[in-house]
Amino acid sequence: MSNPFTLLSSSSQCAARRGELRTLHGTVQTPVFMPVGTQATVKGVTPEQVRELGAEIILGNTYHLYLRPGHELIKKFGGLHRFMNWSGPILTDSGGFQIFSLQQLAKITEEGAAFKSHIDGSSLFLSPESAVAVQEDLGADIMMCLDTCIPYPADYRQAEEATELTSRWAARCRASQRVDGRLLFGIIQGGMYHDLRLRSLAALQEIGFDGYAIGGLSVGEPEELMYEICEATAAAMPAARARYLMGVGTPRNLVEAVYRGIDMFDCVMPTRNARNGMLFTSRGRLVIKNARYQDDPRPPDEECGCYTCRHYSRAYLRHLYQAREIMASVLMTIHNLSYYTGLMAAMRRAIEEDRFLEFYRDFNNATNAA
Ligand code: PRF
Ligand code: ZN
Repeated sequence: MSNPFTLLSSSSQCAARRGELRTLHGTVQTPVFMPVGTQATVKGVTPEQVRELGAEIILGNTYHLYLRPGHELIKKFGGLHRFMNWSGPILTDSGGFQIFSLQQLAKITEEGAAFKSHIDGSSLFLSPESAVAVQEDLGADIMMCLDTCIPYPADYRQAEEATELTSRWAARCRASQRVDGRLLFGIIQGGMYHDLRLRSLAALQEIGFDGYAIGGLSVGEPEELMYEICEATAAAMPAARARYLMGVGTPRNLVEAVYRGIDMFDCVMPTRNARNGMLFTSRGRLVIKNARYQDDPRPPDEECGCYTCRHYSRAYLRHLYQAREIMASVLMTIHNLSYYTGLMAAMRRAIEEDRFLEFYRDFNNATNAA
């Protein structure tokens, strides 16, 4: 199996890395942020806009697309790329995290996860094999193994059982792969226990995957604990393979995780928070409904060159938001995604020029000042 990841350079100051990940639909520059397109759409923006905003790869969700409209239908339409008109790489999550999030509706056994549809209550089943088959039908460039995400807090025995099950499921996922050229990533679990994290990683490496993800973080634990587990786990992960921290996070989380050697991220935060009127800026967060912006002629972020910041004032965006206009969501999504892709591009440059530590200090100073 050839390695789709190339390490281009590494920081001499910390664990940050600059790399490149090759997929069937193109090459991705890392560290990278993947906007979330759960329902075969990145909410509020067209695929052309997503691309123009600087995103190279997006994430889709097996769970949601399996429920609606169904992977057979998407396959019939030529796969997710053609169905949604996105020609770049797509990573699909396996459904493991959604089953965890909707736990009251799920029953997990050795065989897989039985759950009830959150849409119509019908009974469904996802096994490691069917999770891969669904992702193959969707036409994903990067597929994720079916895993069991451990809640926080969890006692050691509970974490150990879930971690071992995740390892057995990972072997079944690998064995069930049918289509060539697609990448399959293993997901490290282990809760907040260092030894379980290392055991999980070792089991996945024994099987052998195209890349490795850290799951089970950002599930309610203190941020410092997330950084500690992320740091120790990343340090043990193979340097030659892409490292993906799932479902993370805030701009600060991304900077802290890149510092610790992570290459890939996804999170609903830039898109979801945009729809809730929260903007990420070079000076920290801005809540647009705040009365102080009623008469504010400045763009959301004076250092941003995105479409929204070039044309619109805080006062206008606040008005659209208060009036519940669709354009409020669209314009704020454009800004937030620009901010995230811009932050990743700035980190890539800083690593290339081997000044990531300065970048890290400047980032903390600028975003703490607000
Ligand atoms: N597993 C999967 N997807 C995920 C997670 C996980 O643990 C997380 C945890 N932050 C986000 N998305 N399959
Ligand atoms: Zn902007």
